[in-house]
Amino acid sequence: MTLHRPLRLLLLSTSVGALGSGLGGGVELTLHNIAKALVSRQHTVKIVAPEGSVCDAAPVVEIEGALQTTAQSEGREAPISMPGQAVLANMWTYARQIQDEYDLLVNFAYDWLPFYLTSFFDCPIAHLVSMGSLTDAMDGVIGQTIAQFPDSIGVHSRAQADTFAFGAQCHVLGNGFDLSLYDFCSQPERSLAWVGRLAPEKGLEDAVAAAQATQIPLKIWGVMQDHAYWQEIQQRYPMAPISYEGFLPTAQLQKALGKCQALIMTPHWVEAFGNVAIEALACGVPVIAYRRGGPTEIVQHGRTGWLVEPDDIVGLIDAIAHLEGIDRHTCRQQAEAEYSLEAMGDRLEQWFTTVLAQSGR
Ligand code: HBI
Repeated sequence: MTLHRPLRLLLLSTSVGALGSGLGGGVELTLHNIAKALVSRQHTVKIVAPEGSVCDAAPVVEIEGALQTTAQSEGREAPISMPGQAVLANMWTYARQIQDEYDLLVNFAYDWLPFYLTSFFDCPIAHLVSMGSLTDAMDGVIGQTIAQFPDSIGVHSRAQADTFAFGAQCHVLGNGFDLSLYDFCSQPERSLAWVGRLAPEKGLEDAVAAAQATQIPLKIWGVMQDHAYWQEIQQRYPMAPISYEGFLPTAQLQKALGKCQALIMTPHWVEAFGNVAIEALACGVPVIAYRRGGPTEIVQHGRTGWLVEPDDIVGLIDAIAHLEGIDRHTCRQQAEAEYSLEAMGDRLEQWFTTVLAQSGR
C-alpha cells in the first residue's frame, strides 16, 4: 500500500541520549530504520534529536539541553519530572516553531511532554510508544491522547499494547530493518549470544546461569548501562564462560552475532518488541526467548527458535540442547517476510493515513 502523496515528516527522537550513543536503546535503531524506510518511499524526513546525535538516514537538527532520566528506572508512582533546561522541552519548542512546514510530526520519546502537547499543536502528531506500561503518569497522558486522537498511538507488539488499558486502540507496527546490512551465516561457532543494555530489566543473569550450566561460551554485546549489575553477575557466576564484547555498531555486531548458535533473550520486563531478535534471525541465528512480551510474537516456536516459560533457566538449557532442530535458513526467511524496511514502510503508511484522515488533512 502506498500513500497518494509524499509527506513532509518531522521525527522527534528519544530524550535520554544522543542518537548513536546507545543510551536510547532500541529506539535509536528504530528511528534510524523508520527514517530509511520513509526516505526510500519518497517522503521528506527531518530528525530532531539531542546534540551529538548522528544519523545517516536523514538530516538531523541537534538540540541542546539536559537529558531525561530513563523512565524504566523510576517507580510506577513516579511524578512527572524534567531537568532544568530540558532538551525535551527545547525539542518541542523547535517543533512548535516549524510545524507549519510539515504534514505530520512523529514522536519517539517515552515522556509526558510530547503527549500532553498534542492538542496544543496544529500539525497532527503520531506517537510511537517504545515500551510497555511503566508509570501511572505516562499511562494517564497516553490514555488522554488516544481518547482525543484515537489513531495517534503506535506500538511494536500486541503484548506491549496489552500492558495498557487502552491497548486495543493502539496500532501494532512490529519493526523494520535494512536486511541488506545483515549477512546470513550457515555454519555457527560453539557460542551463544546475548544482546541488550546491561541493566536489571534485561535479565542477563539468567543467560549467564545457562552458560555456566552448559559451559557453552556466552558472548555479551550492548551498552554497559549498569556497572554494579555486571559486577554482581560475574561474582555470582564465577565459572560461567562469559565475555563482554562491548557496544558495537550494526555492521560489526551482525558479523559477530551471525557466528553464534543462538541468541538468548531473558527479559524480566515486558520487552516491547526485541529488535535484537530480528537482527539475529536476519543472520540465520535462532532465538531462544522467554514467553514474555514482544519476542513471543516474533519467535516461531520450533521453526525459528524456542519459547521458554519466563524465568525458567532449566527451560533455557533444554532449548539450547535442541538447537539442531532449527533450520537457520528459515530464520532468515522469516526476517525477510515480516521485518524488512518495505514491510515496515507499508505498516507506517497505513498508520499515517489513518492519523491524517482523522485530522482532516
Ligand atoms: N526513558 N524518560 C525516557 N524517555 C525515553 O524516550 C526512553 C526512556 N527509557 C528507554 C527508552 N526511551 C528506550 O531505550 C526504549 O524506548 C527502547
